[in-house]
Amino acid sequence: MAAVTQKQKDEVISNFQFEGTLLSQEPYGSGHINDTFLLEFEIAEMGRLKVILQRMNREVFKKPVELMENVMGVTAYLRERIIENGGDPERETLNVIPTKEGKPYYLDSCGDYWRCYRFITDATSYDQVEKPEDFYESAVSFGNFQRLLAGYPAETLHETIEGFHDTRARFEVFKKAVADDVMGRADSVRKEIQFVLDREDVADYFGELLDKKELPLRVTHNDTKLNNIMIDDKTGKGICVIDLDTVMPGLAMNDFGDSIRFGASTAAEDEQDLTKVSCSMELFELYTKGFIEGCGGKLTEKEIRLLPMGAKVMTFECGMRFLTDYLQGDVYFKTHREGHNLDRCRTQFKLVEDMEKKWQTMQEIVEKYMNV
Ligand code: ADP
Ligand code: GN1
Ligand code: MG
Repeated sequence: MAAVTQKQKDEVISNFQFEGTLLSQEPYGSGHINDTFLLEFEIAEMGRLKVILQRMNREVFKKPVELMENVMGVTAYLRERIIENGGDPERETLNVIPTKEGKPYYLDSCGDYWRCYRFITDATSYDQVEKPEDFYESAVSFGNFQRLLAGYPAETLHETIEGFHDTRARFEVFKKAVADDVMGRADSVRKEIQFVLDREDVADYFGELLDKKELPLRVTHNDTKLNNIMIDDKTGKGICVIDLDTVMPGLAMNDFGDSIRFGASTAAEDEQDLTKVSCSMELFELYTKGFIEGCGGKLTEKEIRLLPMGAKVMTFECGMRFLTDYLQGDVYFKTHREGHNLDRCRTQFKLVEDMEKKWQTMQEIVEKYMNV
């Protein structure tokens, strides 16, 4: 996507319902998909107010209007549940700031879609686990999120990315990327390509169970990275699940698994020194405990038994997606250096191998929390 220009931002900012004087505007966060900015306003008598302004990635999200319909529906529903539970809806769910026309998004003259959220203050979104308790809290929050949305009318949700966690379909896309080899990179990554091809059974696993109707579809988040949750700086509690672009019917195991691949890793997602990368069983156990508790008894025994498989499938899928993007010329994920997607792919495959070694332990851990 073309870089955001200042002229474009000026147009966008003047079209949202902001008050006060704009003091600053900075690129913000480390998401791989949208362009995020932090704006700060000075409002007479009220003081300073921060907001998050985002350009939605239109190559990734083909239907931004429908996407915002999902976000409005889900946040309104969560707001009711939070109020019922005596919580603070201003901090515990995303709050969309509308445009001057009262819409939840602004379409600019370049054809880009933008949206705006109130900034959640005194809270942090972590790119890596700093304190194990934070990871536990994120597990409770993502579990809670699923529990709170259990009654949401799933049929009203739009599929914002078709087949988002259809690992089987992604395997086919991967094979095509290898065959097309548009950048001429395939020869240099034969080992990684073989790693994927050797694991077609992993790609097929959940698809086959879904075909046999053996797994429940739930309203899930589908992008449960640690940095998609805000942790309260004072209480240390996970307060708000953010990045709602991919809330769709999905599998509980995948929400669990995507958190593990990112947060239970002992290194960053793009670490180049693979000796630092492993899947921590301590963090795996903490997350398992928190997630099962957060889901509040809603998960079936079968789902709980399949949590380790969720971790493996999501890590494998993500590595395969990074490799596909590398082969296709880095067109999907934001990259900040040469070979960035390849580095990311390698950490994921290292994690998959490590999980394969620790498989027995992972099974034993989930069994331990089966009846909490
Ligand atoms: P992406 O899809 O690109 O990951 P996100 O919606 O996750 O975009 O936003 C990127 C980052 O911006 C988040 O990881 C978080 O640090 C920050 N962020 C997003 N929304 C808010 C918010 N309402 N309050 C505070 N920080 C936010
Ligand atoms: C993207 O948007 P962000 O950065 O939270 C991606 C996830 C990947 C993740 C890998 C919509 O998440 O699916 O797991 O990068 N989101 C989308 O870090 O593709
Ligand atoms: Mg994000």
